[in-house]
Amino acid sequence: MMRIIFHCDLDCFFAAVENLYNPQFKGLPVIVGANPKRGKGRGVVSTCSYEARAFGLRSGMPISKAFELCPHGIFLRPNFEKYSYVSKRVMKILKEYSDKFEKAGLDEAYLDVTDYCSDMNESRTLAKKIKERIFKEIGLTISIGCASTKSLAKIASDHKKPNGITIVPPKYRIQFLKNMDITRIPGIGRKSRIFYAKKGISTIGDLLSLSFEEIERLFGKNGLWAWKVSKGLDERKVQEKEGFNKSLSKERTFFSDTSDLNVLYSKLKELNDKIHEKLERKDVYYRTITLKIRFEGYLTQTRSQTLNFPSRNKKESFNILLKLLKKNKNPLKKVRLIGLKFSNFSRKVTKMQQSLTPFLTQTP
Ligand code: TTP
Ligand code: MG
Repeated sequence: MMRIIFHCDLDCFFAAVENLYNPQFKGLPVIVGANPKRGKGRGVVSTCSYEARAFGLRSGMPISKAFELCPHGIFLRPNFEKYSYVSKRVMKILKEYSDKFEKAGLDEAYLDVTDYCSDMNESRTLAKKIKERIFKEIGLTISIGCASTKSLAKIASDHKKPNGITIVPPKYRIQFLKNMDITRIPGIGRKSRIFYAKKGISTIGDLLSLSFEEIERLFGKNGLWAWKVSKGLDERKVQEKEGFNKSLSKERTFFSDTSDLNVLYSKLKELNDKIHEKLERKDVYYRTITLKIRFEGYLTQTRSQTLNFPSRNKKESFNILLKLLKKNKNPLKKVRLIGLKFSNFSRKVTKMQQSLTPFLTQTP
């Protein structure tokens, strides 16, 4: 089945955060990075506002060069505490739009929204909604790319920066990619470009004109990756990483839509048991239990309950899942997919805390 994946990337992130805290800088060239010391400074530009980019400034450029091109710019040292605070608030909003979420950096994340949009047209409406919320609640603009794989979504989010939405339905993939420089492919940098250029390959279209065998012979592993990306064959899943997992989830699509409660219960039990085996292997405890139901048609709902204390008790979680299922089942609609997710992890739990888990709180 075709997947619908978003890559969301904030615009000139560090500089945009500086503007949030210093509205008087808005509309001016703001450069975050090393101290320019009136052109004698060492170090580089971390990022800069789009006004500064108009003077030719870029991330990674020597700060002395940036000063030469834009001496009247506002030069600031980075303040990571601020950036990570704002990043967390943005990520919290993004997470609300899919249970399949992956933070890929301070200012970027992937969302698999396959279960929340019936097609790529609907995904535009969703992308707009997300952008509006982030602008309203945080005050930042974000660019969103939407495609059937993570790498294509990433290329797409970069396509109409700043503040853009770019949707690449599979049938427009080649048209979208063919004239792009191959360095647009994540993992192909400037050094690779020289290597590819020597063999007559400079655009993604050039790459796509070669056969799989030719690519392997000329460019090895790196080439095969680039080819897979360009063909829309990157199969990497959207899933949370970072240290130990932030959540564990499982879901099943039924062969045919069902409203048979026994089928739903037994599938729920099976998935719940499987996840608990894994939680035990990983030795983690959760506080939040989420049930996901997708009905016939495309409506998908997720409902969560958060416990007061970390837990890893499959009977208790099964009961909670049943309760959530009963509450949210629509008697008029058959169920297409059922899923569960455990999150809000911690490593250890004391005996006393374990026995207190019946005290529950409900989250919307
Ligand atoms: P990016 O998303 O690559 O860049 P950006 O958000 O500044 O600009 P764009 O609108 O093109 O997305 O990186 C996110 C942040 O990471 C960026 O604000 C600063 C930091 N960064 C560096 O410190 N050094 C670098 O070379 C790059 C590329 C980014
Ligand atoms: Mg960015």
